[in-house]
Amino acid sequence: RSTPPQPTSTPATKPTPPMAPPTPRRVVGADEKVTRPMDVITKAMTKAMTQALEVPHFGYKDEIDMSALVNLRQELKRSRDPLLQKLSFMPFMIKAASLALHDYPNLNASVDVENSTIIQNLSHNIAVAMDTPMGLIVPNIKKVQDLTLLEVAGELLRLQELASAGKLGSEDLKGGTFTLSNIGSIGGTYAIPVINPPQVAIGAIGKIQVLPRFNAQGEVIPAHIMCISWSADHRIVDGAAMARFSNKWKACLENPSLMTLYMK
Ligand code: CAO
Repeated sequence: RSTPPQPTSTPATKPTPPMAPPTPRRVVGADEKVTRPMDVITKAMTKAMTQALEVPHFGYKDEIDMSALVNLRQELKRSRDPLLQKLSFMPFMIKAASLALHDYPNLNASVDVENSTIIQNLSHNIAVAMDTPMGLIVPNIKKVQDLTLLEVAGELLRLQELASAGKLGSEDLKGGTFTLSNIGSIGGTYAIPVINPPQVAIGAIGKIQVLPRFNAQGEVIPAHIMCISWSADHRIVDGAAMARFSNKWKACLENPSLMTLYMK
């Protein structure tokens, strides 16, 4: 009588090892706490934001129809140039802020209360809030008024790469004159941004959402809507100036082709 063939290979599925017993959860007391020292970024944020509390903030919000820019970006994504493919909304918003600051320079200033003077910054050094693995960092792009959109995009990329690697130098961090914070790249519609002293204005950008809006013919159409929340120092910036500045910024973003006419 022949013996049945013996299996030559190991079975495909290994027996699962017995599960490790769960680590018993430590029972914590109702008043128990853990104390840790602040890191450098949190210390700087605490100092700047405490200083900002002394500034009487004024808030102003509006919505921007980003449909034309969304279409333009889709066209650029089809380009062969990697820089054009990667061009995000931020360089447009930064350049539009510079064009608006040109008309409303009081928003690119600081206040010297002791000497009752307003110091107007002649250069548009636009700071951009960046969410990094280390926390919130706000480097700035110098002399945006003299840069093309692509140069702004290149600078933003350079700062983003340095910020993510924790390698931003003090030159890139100091000297900002106006801030934009694109919290909408993470989420949210509105915010109450806090001024970054000694600056006098900041804008928080909300998430672009497709929402129903009326066109010129009164028909309901899908539109790419983005909200902007501005905060300004009410000691030197009044509501009318903020609204006019915002209108100019909005006009640039809603008509990107018009915006190019004002660029150097
Ligand atoms: N709404 C919807 N989508 C947005 C958007 C918005 N407002 N902003 C950016 N996006 C999209 C971009 O289009 C991109 O998607 P696609 O390439 O697929 O189109 C994607 O989000 C990623 O963009 P990004 O974040 O890499 O680039 P960015 O230039 O738009 O923004 C930066 C750069 C540094 C501003 C951003 O990464 C960031 O850190 N944002 C957080 C800022 C923050 O924390 N603010 C709070 C400060 S107060 O505590």
